[in-house]
Amino acid sequence: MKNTVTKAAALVLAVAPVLGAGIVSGTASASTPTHVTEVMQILTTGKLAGSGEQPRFTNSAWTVHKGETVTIKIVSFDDGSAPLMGQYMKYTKVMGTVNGTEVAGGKTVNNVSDINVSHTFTIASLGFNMPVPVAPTGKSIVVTATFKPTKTGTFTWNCYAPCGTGSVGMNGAMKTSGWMTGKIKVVS
Ligand SMILES: [Cu+2]
Repeated sequence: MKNTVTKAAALVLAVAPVLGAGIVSGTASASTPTHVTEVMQILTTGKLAGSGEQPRFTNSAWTVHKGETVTIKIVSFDDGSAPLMGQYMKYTKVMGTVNGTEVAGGKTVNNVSDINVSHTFTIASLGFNMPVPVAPTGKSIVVTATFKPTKTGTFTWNCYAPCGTGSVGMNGAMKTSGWMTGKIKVVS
């Protein structure tokens, strides 16, 4: 009996460092607290502030990892409003963020009133939406929201505020890749 215990203990001692090493490296790769920030700006053509010109996002394509914490920081210089319409009215609400809110102009909110929406950053297929309020003229507004992508793939994002040209504002920038639509990748 004594021998058995000793052997078992010895076995544990012999195996433990190997298991330990495996556990440590496994844990490190699975739960390394990665937190990335993607900064996007919303500029209007030709100048950084002013209404009536075609707006566009910068950094319209980026890649993040599944499971990491991703903060999207949008700095908008657009002082024009583009109230949401019809089926897109739901995008006045913040959706899919880790705590159901975003911080817009220093305030924590869960929605932006329709009349005050300038743009949205929406990844519909991930259920993610952050409405961007109108910026003060000649200044910028900063909007941040955090989410954790739970699946891999290439996902299209859109602005659903009618901020482009045409009778209902859905042409021009709204249909130009890299302006009010783009793609993000979530890799493993
Ligand atoms: Cu827009």
